[in-house]
Amino acid sequence: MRIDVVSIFPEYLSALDLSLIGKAREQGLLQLTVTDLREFTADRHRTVDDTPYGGGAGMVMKPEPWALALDAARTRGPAAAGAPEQRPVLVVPSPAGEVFTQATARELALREHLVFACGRYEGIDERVVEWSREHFEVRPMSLGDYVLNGGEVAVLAMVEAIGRLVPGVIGNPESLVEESHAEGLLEYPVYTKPALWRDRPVPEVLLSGHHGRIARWRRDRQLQRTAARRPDLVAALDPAGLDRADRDV
Ligand code: 6GU
Repeated sequence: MRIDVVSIFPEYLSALDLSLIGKAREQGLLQLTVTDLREFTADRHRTVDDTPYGGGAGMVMKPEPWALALDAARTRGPAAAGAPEQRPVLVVPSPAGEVFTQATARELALREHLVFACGRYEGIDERVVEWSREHFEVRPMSLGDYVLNGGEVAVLAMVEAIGRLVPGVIGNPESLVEESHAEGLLEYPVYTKPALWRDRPVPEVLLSGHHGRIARWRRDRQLQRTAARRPDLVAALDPAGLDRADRDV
């Protein structure tokens, strides 16, 4: 998979050199390029923003540098190299986007080229988004209902969520099966040694060695925890995926 990120703060993305994603890049499972939007300006001040038409507070990102930066990112990908089966995806982080979920991460992990356009200020001139639809599948994406100062932190989160789903990136793919949101439920609580810590024992069933009882206990904790913390997820569950014991929880 190839990922391009365009930002006026490329250093913000240096965390992607570390940990799991950094290792995946070293192994060639992921090719990631971060470019500075200001490389695509032509004036002495490297201007990327201007005042909004119609008035109002803040500044808006100018279209010209974005068009050049997105053309450069696009031509780095496989579609531009004469294999246009799949258009690249342009992810535009914005509190006005669609909510990014585990389902979105799974979907984007199957694509061969993702381009992330980090806006700052009040956002990017809307014509950039419209023009981009000629070359990209455009996906305005939000992390949730709160406002960040720019797309960079959101891109760190999204690239990590997507990158870990790329085959080979996580050593033991079984760890993806039981984590939160894998089946629309939150994960069960976990414990390690010592078996007794500050007068608190580990739930006895986990020491029993009885795999069936452990699986049932974990499933019950998942259902209870999801009902308490995320009733919206319980409401969205497919009843066909619940067994009889689930309904008794
Ligand atoms: Cl993706 N961007 C910004 N600027 N703010 C956000 C967001 C994204 N998601 C939630 N808040």
